[in-house]
Order: sequence, then structure tokens, then C-alpha cells
Amino acid sequence: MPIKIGLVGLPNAGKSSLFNLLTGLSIPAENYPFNTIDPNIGELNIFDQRVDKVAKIVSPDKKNYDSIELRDIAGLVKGASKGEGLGNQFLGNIKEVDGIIMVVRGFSGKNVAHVLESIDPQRDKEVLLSELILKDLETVGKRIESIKRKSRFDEKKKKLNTVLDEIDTYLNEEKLASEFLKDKKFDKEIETEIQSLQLLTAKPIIYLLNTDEIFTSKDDLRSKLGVKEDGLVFSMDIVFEQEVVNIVDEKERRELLEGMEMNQLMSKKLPYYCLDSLRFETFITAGKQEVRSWIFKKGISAKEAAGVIHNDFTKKFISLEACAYEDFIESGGWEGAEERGKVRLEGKNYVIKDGEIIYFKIGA
Ligand SMILES: Nc1nc2c(ncn2[C@@H]2O[C@H](COP(=O)(O)OP(=O)(O)O)[C@@H](O)[C@H]2O)c(=O)[nH]1
Ligand SMILES: [Mg+2]
Repeated sequence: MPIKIGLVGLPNAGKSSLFNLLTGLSIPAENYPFNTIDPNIGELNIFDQRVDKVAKIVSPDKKNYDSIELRDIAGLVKGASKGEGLGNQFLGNIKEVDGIIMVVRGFSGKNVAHVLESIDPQRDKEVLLSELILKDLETVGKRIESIKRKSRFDEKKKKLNTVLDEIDTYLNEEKLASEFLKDKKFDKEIETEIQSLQLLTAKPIIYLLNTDEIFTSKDDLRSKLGVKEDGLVFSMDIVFEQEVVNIVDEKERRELLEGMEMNQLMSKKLPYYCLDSLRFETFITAGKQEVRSWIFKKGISAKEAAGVIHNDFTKKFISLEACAYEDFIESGGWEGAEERGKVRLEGKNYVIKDGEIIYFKIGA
């Protein structure tokens, strides 16, 4: 299953425009608030250059790159968690994603309506976060309710109840679940329970300001958005970038960019920023038939990583062989790496590192 990123934001923030820009698709991006109900789904291609280098050595029949699934989720509004503007349904769509890009409007665009009638990125961001928090409170509340009776006799449920109460307190203070979970270590069972709740505010969030304003540092951008010092932020002028992309003449395109003192479009950088900052990593499989990259959530076990390739592989996992990317390249492939003792045999709990070349041994 591919990694999924959801675009979340108020109506008319520029989500659909960004979706089109990133995926090269053309779904309607209109000055009309609730134009999307089911999420639009597209692909964000990640042309990992390590695949090319590995393929050069292995000469496979074909090479392929993993992509990220991008979902353009309908506009949220204040009260969404209570069902405003079909809000609950939209919030449900966010449950399924692995990371969020929160598109925040910074452009004034007099002809483009704003549901809150003024341009105020910080307020918009707060409104959006509140809705996500309210939804999480509902989710946590329901779970607490459902285990309440059992937790009097069952030690495990009692433990879970305590953790859920803590999360509930956190959310009630308008803090995100991710802040609570950040430095905590739980028993496997509790962790699985928390994961199964798919809390919206436990997901990593990139705050993307849609503006033509130039920010010289991430800190300036953070303060504009009212985001903490370690917050993930990005800014770009979505409509301008689409205009540049639409220019057929390459020279003209380059000149326009240079005029803006940009060496590359932000929309070209964004996918890589997502990969890095949303805690996604890549491993590579390198057989004679195919060399391919696979994107996974950092920190998952080898067994879970096998499931990235095929659901069945999780159950049938036996072991894997791993080689660091640099070792593989320097050794000129599997054989050389083996001779130099650079190939390791690892078990199901091994944590795959970014860039590693992996060979899975899968049972029948
Ligand atoms: N002036 C201006 N208009 C924009 C910008 N970004 C988006 N728009 C316009 O705002 C309207 C809503 O954009 P859309 O992408 O559909 O927003 P969504 O509701 O968040 O999906 C469209 O008419 C866009 O052309 C921008 O940076 N500047
Ligand atoms: Mg839209």
C-alpha cells in the first residue's frame, strides 16, 4: 500500500490547485467552497536517483520508482467536527492518510471568497487544528466509553484507559496528540491500540502557506503561521507556479524563475520535503528483473516493511539481507558486497535504514 498524504485546508485555500500542480492532473479548482466531496486521488512521483545508480550496476529488465499517493480532501470549515459542511465525512477521509499538508491561504485574491471573510493565516490554521482536535476528542471519548466497564477488571484495559485519559486531557488543552506521543514509549499492545485510533493530530503535519510573499527563513514563516520552532513549514505561490509550469518554452520558463531569484520551483522541492520531514524513508530492491524503490514509514520493522511490497509478505516473512546503499555502489553490486562482508542477514524485528538495498526471503 502506498504512503498517503492528504491536503487539508479551508475552502478556497488552494488545495485543488496544489493537487493539480503536483500530480499534473486537472481536477476542477474553482472559486467554489465545497466542490470536492470524495477525495481526489493522484500520484506524487519520487524519482529517487539512487534507483538509477543501482540500476546501472544491476542492469535489470526494468526500473521503477515508488510514488506517494496524494489526496485532495474537501475543504474543512469551523464546526466540521460537528458535521458542518459535510465535515464529519471529510474528517473521516483524513483518518486514512499517513501525513498531512495543511494548505493555509496567504493570498488576498479579492475575487476569491474566504469563508471567514478576511486573510489571517494564523487564525485559519487554528480553526483547522481545532477541528482536528475536536474530532480526536470524539474518537478518544468513544474508546474510553467502550472499555470503561472492562477496565475495572482487566489490567491491560486499565492501562489503556489511563493513557487515553492522558491524551484526552492533552487534547482538551488544545494540544496535538503528536506532542503527547512524541517522547513516549508504550507496550506493544498499547501502541497498537493507539495506532488503531488513527488520531488526526497524531499525524505529522506540514503547514503550507499559499502566498507570493517571500520568506527568507523558516523561522519567519513559522512566526507568520504561529507554528512552534520545530514545526514543519513551507511556502509557495501555487497559482504562479502553475503558470510557470504551463509555459511551454523552456528558456522563457527559466528566465521567469531567475527573475524571481528562484533556482527551482517550490512545487518540485515539495515532494522531497515531504519525504524528509514526514518521516518517510526508502529502501530499494535490486533483482535482475526489476530495480525499484519502496517508500515506508521510518521505524517500522523488517516484517512490516515486507508488507510494503505485498500484504502477504508480512505473514510469510522469513528473513532479509540488507546492504547499505554506499556499500552496494562501492562494491559494484550484490556479489562484491557479499565478498566484502557488507551484506547482513537480519530478522523480523530489524529496522531498515534509508537507502538500504534489501532482499526479502519470503516463505511459501
Ligand atoms: N489570486 C490567487 N488565487 C488563488 C491562489 N491559489 C488559489 N487561487 C484561486 O482560489 C480559488 C480556489 O482554489 P482551489 O485550489 O480550488 O482551492 P480549494 O478550495 O482549497 O481546493 C481558485 O479560483 C484558484 O485559482 C493564489 O495564490 N492567488
Ligand atoms: Mg478543492
